[in-house]
Amino acid sequence: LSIDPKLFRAAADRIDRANEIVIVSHRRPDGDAIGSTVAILDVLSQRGRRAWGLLLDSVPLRYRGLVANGSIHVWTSTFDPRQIERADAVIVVDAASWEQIDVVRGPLAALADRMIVVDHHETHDGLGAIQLIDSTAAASGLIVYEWFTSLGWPFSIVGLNALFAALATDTGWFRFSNTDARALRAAAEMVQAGVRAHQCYEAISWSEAPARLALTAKALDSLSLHSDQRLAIMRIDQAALAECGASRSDTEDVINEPMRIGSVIVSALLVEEPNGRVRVSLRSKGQVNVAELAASMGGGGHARAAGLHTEGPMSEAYARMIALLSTAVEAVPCNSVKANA
Ligand SMILES: [Mn+2]
Repeated sequence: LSIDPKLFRAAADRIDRANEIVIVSHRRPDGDAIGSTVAILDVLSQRGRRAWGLLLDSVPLRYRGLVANGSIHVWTSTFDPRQIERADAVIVVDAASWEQIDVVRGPLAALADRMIVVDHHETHDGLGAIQLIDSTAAASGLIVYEWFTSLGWPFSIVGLNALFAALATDTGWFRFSNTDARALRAAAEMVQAGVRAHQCYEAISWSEAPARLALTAKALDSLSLHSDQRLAIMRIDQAALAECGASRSDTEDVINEPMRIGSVIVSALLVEEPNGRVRVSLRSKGQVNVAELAASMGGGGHARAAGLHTEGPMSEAYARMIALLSTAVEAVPCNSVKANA
């Protein structure tokens, strides 16, 4: 275990002292954020604790099956932030900075000293009175699994399915560099306990609306290669989203497509937000640390997967990112391309 068992214990004590616990994760929730939230709710309900989850954006279609039975709210214009005031403890999962949960910063500020943070990102800003942070964990869901398993707090099959989904999606179905023995061991234990890996895959990956494929086609249409075809950049503006009938959440995974090109070592996807700002997602095959690049522009993430926001308009953001990324890519010697581990 990479997290001190005393910290696990302290976090559990905090939960046991609380009357009502709210679980929050980052905006644009992914499989890890949603799966971890569902699994924590599952464990807490087994233990008879009152708890509910708050997702900061709607659940992408592919993950709807995970939340079918959970007490999960979505932050919308109709959500009453005063509901948060009733909670006396908060668990922030798969995020470790105020920036990632900025829309609930106001209502959560009063709970800052009763905040448990469970995260595996490299960048954090000190958020959380108790920090269960381990950047060597393949997914936040893995920390959640180890936390409650070490305490003997049981998950039902619902929680285990959610954790398997968290682990599987954050490791790209056990293909990314974060797929280690620890992740596979936990996955094996989950399968041993009744999780069906292929059903999990089919439920998530074979559940898209046509809009998502239409958007992928649009993004690929915008693909341009720079720096000796080692840098791939794609862009999606609001008009493209509208034309496809797609939403922001449909852009998840699109960024991985150019990584199939042998010469590409960094992939970037720029998505225009309704307010005109541009969200930039970055992926790297390892030679360029995109977490550092993102951090230099106020963002963050992992060495091989990071993100940031930058000012619009799109054309200027696009030029800015090409300049920044091509400099970083061109600093990598060409012969290291094939040395990619
Ligand atoms: Mn994660």
